[in-house]
Amino acid sequence: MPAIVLVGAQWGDEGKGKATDLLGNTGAEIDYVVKFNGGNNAGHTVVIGSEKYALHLLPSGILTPGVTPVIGNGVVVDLSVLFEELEALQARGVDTSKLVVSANAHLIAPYNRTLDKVTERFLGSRKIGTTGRGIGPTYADKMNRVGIRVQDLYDENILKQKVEGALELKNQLLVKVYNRRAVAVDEVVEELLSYAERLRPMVADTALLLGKALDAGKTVLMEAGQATLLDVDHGTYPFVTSSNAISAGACTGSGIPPTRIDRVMAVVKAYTTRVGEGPFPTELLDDDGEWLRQQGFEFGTTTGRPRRCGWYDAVIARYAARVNGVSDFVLTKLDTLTGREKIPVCVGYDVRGVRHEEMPMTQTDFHHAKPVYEEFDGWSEDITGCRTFEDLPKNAQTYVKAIEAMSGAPISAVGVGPERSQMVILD
Ligand code: 2SA
Ligand code: GDP
Ligand code: MG
Repeated sequence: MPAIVLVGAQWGDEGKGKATDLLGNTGAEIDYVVKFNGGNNAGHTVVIGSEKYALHLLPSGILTPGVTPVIGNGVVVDLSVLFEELEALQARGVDTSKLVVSANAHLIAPYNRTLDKVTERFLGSRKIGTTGRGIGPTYADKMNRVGIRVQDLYDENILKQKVEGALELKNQLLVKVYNRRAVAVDEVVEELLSYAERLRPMVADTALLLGKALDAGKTVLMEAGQATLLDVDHGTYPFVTSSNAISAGACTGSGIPPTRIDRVMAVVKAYTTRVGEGPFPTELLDDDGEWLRQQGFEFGTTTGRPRRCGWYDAVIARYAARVNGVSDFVLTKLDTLTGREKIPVCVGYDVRGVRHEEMPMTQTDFHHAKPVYEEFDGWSEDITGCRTFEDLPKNAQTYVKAIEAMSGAPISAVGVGPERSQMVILD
């Protein structure tokens, strides 16, 4: 199984970090874990025994001994965060020496962090609810061809010219529209260069490295940040992140071509959550939503924001199965639903009296989508110790099988707790 892609099926925080970590520890013998999109807006919480790790920029594979973690060309890198995270892991005894960073990855310059925050404030009620990490403005620079890449750190003249180019329009915007001070080119160059020598040994042509690794029969896992409905092309635009978080993004963001991908796994939560603004048909604004938030501890790993919570949405899962070409789902957080008498599942939408089985074509319709629910009986037994499908209570088995039948791909594993080992593996 040489190249595997792992994506989020909903709006993120499905437990991708745990799934990646689990794969690296279950005989799948992963050699490389590649982050291919996003930056330090991601938040993966991984629990190993009594240790809890919160990763933002680094691929979760960094926690698995023997795995080479790779930051691909599709990632946007904040160097201050990179070294902060590396140092924090080193202080806890994690070996980080194998990390490789693409020479083509873009850097989050300090002015892009500023722009992210002031733009959100400026948008007021039209805001996206970003993580404020500078992700959107950095991808905008990449597309505008005024981005700064890792390799630019090693040619000071070029770096200076590029920062000058990037700031030309931005300083006008900052001063004239946002009423902020202009950013000095030298300050930015100096800050970026302060990381250059520490970064140098990690920098590589990662597409070449990964191509050769696959030729040699190595196994590469490509891990998405964010999720399908936050994908800039296939998500709930404009309430999305600024990168391609679906499986296709793994190719552009790593340089591994589609013909080399053997399996696409999607992580899907047994209910739904979302952080930030934007439409969310099954959102619960009542006590049930609060119950899910407390039971599932649904608070942002990066920003600590309370996540919006709602029931499982099979329309979204089917959409994710289709646009990602999902081979199998990993269903997480089934244990969170323990103790409910009834569990509703959204099986379709009603849009102004018209039934939809698929995601509506337009955002306007999606905003007006009312979930059509089917109710399942809940269970009250503690399932956190279950390790086989047969260990699960009958009603939990029925719930899992019903979700599987509706969601467009088989379920290969079910999460029953945050710890690495709390997983039911299905045949
Ligand atoms: P951005 O900062 O430009 O990527 O924000 C754009 C939208 O994407 C959403 N987004 C996320 N949604 C869920 N989880 C994310 N990661 C963190 C986590 C978030 C946190 O794991 O908990 O800690 O708040 C993530 N990153 C971006 C974001 O909410 C916007 O809707
Ligand atoms: P990611 O962004 O997809 O990596 O997910 P996050 O780490 O942001 O959020 C998922 C949260 O759920 C983390 O706190 C995980 O420790 C936790 N988690 C993952 N799988 C399970 C599970 O099966 N049960 C429970 N209770 N928690 C889980
Ligand atoms: Mg997360």
